[in-house]
Amino acid sequence: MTDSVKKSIFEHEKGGFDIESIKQSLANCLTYSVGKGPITATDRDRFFAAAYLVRNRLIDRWMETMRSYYAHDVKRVYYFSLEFLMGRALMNGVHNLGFDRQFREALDELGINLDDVREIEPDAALGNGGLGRLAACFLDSMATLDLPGYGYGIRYEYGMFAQRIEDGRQVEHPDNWLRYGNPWEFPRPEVLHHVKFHGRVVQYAEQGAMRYHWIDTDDVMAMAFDTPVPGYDTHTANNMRLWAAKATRDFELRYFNEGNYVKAVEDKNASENLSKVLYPDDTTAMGRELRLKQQYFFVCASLHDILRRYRKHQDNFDSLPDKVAIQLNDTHPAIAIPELMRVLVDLHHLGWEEAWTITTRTFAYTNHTLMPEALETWPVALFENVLPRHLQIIYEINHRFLKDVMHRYPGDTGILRRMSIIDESGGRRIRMAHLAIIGSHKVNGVAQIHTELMKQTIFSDFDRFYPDKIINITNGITPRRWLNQANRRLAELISSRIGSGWVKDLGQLKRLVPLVEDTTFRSEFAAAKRVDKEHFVAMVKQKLNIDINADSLFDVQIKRIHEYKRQLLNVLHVVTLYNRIRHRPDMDHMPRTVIFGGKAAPGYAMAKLIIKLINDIADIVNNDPKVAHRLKVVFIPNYDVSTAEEMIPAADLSEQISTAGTEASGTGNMKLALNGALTIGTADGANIEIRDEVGEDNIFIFGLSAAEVAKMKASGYQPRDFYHANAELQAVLDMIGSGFFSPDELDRFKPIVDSLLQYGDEYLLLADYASYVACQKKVELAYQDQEQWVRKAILNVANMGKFSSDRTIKQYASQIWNAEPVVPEATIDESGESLISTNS
Ligand code: 26Q
Repeated sequence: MTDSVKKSIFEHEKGGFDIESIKQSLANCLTYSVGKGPITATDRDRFFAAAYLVRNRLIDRWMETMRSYYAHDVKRVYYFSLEFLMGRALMNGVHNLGFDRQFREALDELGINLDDVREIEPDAALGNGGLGRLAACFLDSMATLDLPGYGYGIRYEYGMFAQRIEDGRQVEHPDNWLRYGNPWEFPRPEVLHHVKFHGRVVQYAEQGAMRYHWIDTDDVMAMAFDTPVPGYDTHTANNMRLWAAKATRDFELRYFNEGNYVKAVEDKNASENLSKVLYPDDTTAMGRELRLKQQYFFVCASLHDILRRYRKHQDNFDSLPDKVAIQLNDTHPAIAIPELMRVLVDLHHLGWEEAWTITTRTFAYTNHTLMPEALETWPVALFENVLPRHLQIIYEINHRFLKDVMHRYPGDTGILRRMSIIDESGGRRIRMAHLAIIGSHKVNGVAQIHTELMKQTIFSDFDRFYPDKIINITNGITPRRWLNQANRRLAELISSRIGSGWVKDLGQLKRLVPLVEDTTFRSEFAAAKRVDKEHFVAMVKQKLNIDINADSLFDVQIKRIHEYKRQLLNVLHVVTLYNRIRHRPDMDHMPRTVIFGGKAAPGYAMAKLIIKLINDIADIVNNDPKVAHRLKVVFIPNYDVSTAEEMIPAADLSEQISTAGTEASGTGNMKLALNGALTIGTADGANIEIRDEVGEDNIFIFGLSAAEVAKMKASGYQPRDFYHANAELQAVLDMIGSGFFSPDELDRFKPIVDSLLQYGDEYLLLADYASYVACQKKVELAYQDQEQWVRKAILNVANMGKFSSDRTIKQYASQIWNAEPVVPEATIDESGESLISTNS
């Protein structure tokens, strides 16, 4: 090949957003990166070629972004999270680089079906649910706002399990997402950090000070993998750095000497298990040693990485809080607080007070749950074994903290017991939330009610002790993925009327408000929803062979399966409707399709039984001739980011029905409303703020308030009273309990009915049942007036501006991080750090 040909290939690979360059690049990538020709290429080969094409167009921006952060020594924000639920990257990259149209046309001209290529890509499912997806939306917003924001986490080899439904039950399958390789990641084998575990601590006096050494440890190496995170309509591309565990060379040497080769390889595997799998549980924070090790593993590597970067410009730690902000995504990475203390005090010999000031000014903590069983605690004995020096440091933090508390509340031993990092009741356990609050300068909740309840209940002592530490920052979602990409039809309709400024400034959707009076707009809006529903109908037919009717109300509940989220309350309503149809088959009944999606934690028996109940009910209802297609129940398997993108545009009604006071915020509620679904929900989480924005008339709120729930529980809630007082409810529970839906095993669902009638109905389903069913009746009446319904749907979309994660991130930047946008320069500063040569 001549140099000029080589050069032209290179030029094509770098840039060019016109159709011709894209076509040429695709051919080049297929040949030179995938190693296939157009005849032998499979859809997967074409996907990889397309991914390289997009990636090549990202790299310069990414390197320039990193270089300019370096050159100006800007303050960086590090988002520490055990989870990043990114979903697919191909069309997100195309979209954020702004060449959607050209990309589609280029593929079209080459006779390539974009959907076939796009759908080859596995979701990057490195998260459980809301918390992980929030991290992904935040990365998108930070890049879009030109904020120097880095994601730090774990490169799990297996992400969230794939859910299959067999005989109506959830079966988990491993998510081997890296099987065919990951075109978006750049391995950095030279970026390695040592992470220590176990061992013991020795102390001796050196130059008049006591020094601590952590020795005889088992070490694991953390190796970096970088993934670019492109902003929308900006030159910025930030970095997400995920760590993979690698065995140390020590192993090889040790066994080589012993001549035990097989043992060497076995032990190597054991240490590489650290980053093997994501814990698929988001309820019970059960203290598993491997999970603690995962937490320390990534925190240790990330902190060392950050400090290495910091020290390129600084020779002491005084300005660390001016250059570094670290956000802890829940308590999962909270071990970073004692780790930074260890680095500053043990390794760099700072005084405790000085180190503590730096540490607390650097960290901030986001809480995502009020539920006591989800608050993370670890047995002291486990900590002592895995992280002995960190336990000592935690004791020292606690000792000094309790001294201050004692000073403030002399003689009050109750408050010491309540606020201590160590829970002395039962087995001694470390309360990670207390550590996170004490070690951070700001703590935030994720919706107004959540923050208020945090301050009034679980953290009330801390709120009194640190009056301005706990603040609210309501969650948001990225409008790029959740409207502009996922719902092209609606997005184009909106842009045709108000321009496309809303994509970066979601408040502009308000300009749709006057259009509710525009009959053309209303009918175009309705038509867009209708087409999205028809697409969903086809998908359900193809994947599940179930016929559903696009004229029926699509009633959607998609989220993790949890008792507190009350999928079961929805089920009770379904059976109520079924009975109404069975008993009065000749009456008018509004056609409704009730659609579920969600995964249960593999060890959560009740949640799994609820999935089986939904599927057993679907079998009976969907095949009952009396129902005559007026009611359908569908469980969509393997709910994930990509499935959400398909389902959300088709929804008419969004189910957000958690027991008031239990759902911290919810973000699915925002995605559905942004796509023109009306919400039926309790006064919980962000539902309350959605009501404030869209107005009472455009949302269906029912049930007890959080205060009423607390009062009812305190006064001795009697679920049986509700059962006896309501004939329809009674009939529904009796049917489920006696095996109407499980003729092959009559007592299959007895545990479900028992949880309500015998074991206290912890989430007050029966107390809210009547109100829920009545509210669903109002929904039906509203849906029957299609014109009114469409007006309400438009007003939902128009008033969702607040829920952009751009607004959320601006609040974090100003109220917590004190970080500012940095607009990267396209010029290359030779003296600056290059991403590849110095691993910035
Ligand atoms: C902890 C320890 C051991 C194993 C697993 C875990 C674990 C993992 C994930 C605990 C919790 C989670 C996830 C929690 C979560 O997703 N919370 C949701 O966060 C959203 C974003 O703020 C909120 O909108 C939701 O209300 C909240 O439920």
